[in-house]
Amino acid sequence: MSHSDDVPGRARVGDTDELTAYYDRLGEHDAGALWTVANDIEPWYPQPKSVPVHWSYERLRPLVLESLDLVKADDAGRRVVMLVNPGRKDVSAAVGMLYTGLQIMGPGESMTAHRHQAAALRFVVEGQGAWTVVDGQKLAVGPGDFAITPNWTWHEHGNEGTDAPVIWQDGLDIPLVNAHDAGFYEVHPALHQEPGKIVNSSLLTHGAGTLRPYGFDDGWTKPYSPLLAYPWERSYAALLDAAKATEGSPYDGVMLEYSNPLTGGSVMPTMGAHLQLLRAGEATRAHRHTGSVVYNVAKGRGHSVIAGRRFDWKQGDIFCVPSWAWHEHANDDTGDDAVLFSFNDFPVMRSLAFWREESHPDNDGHQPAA
Ligand code: GTQ
Repeated sequence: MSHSDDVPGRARVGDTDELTAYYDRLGEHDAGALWTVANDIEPWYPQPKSVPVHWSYERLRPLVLESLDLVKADDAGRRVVMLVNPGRKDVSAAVGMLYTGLQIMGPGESMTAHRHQAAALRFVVEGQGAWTVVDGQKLAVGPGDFAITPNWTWHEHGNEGTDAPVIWQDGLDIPLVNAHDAGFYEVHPALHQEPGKIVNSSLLTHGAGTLRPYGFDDGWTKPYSPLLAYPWERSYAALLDAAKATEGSPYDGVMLEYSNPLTGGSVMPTMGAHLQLLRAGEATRAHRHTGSVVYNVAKGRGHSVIAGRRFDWKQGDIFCVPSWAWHEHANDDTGDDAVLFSFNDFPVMRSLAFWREESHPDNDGHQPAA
């Protein structure tokens, strides 16, 4: 297929004084000529404004810690250093329609409850003692744990640790919600929820994965997972088990999706999340797909080649893959595995029938050397 626009079937009208005057007159009526923009608004293939970005945790962490003394958590609403894609500053997106940030809570801190149309998820990076109350349920989370705050659920966070701050990564679909002019926000009328007494009750009820509640708690009709927290230990153990039995995917290594245990589907309607293991020394092949991904290096060190650029990463680092960008990952440690956490907008791509995927055709499945 030709990607030149100067072909039959593509708009190829040159400017003349007569046409320019005509466009001006259309503009006066809040109208325009499609052929002046057709090739831009209907590209041959996706043209993301987002670029691949790597955020070094080592370099960002001191700045995140600095915010502890600069603003009170509750004055800020949430004390978060957001990660902004240079091509998406206008919508505060990390990549595509996804927002991400590093939230820090000092020992003993807590914040008020609110809810919003945007759905949120958390991946804990460091610190003991973090909790969040989601629709009246208290979740206790530690490093490597993944938790969800589905849209319009009340939530408030805190750190009941005594000596060290907690830093977790937030992922939200804020840009998506705003692109659809669908944003709502409410502060809890009592400022705080009254949590039930059982901590992590969704994990106790729904955390067995293949064993489902029978005859109780089975009237769940909400469009998101009844399981709100996914602890690191179980998730990592599941990866190690799967790695004993399968080679995994040529593009992603051994990758598991955090799923709604009642449906097997994504945890929320707008965002999905994965945990993937790259064996010692493993390098994947390149592929590309619609949909954007934000990664957090949960364990190990390695590099990814994204749209032809090489990014070296280690634990705590965050990086993103824009839609339709070629990407491949490598574990550069030959003695230990590497684990990547990631979240994405694949559920949106799939439910709107936008999903496309292809493998790299050249160089044995790799991008040209970066
Ligand atoms: O935890 O409620 O990073 O509402 C951005 C917006 C976190 C939250 C963010 C939010 C939150």
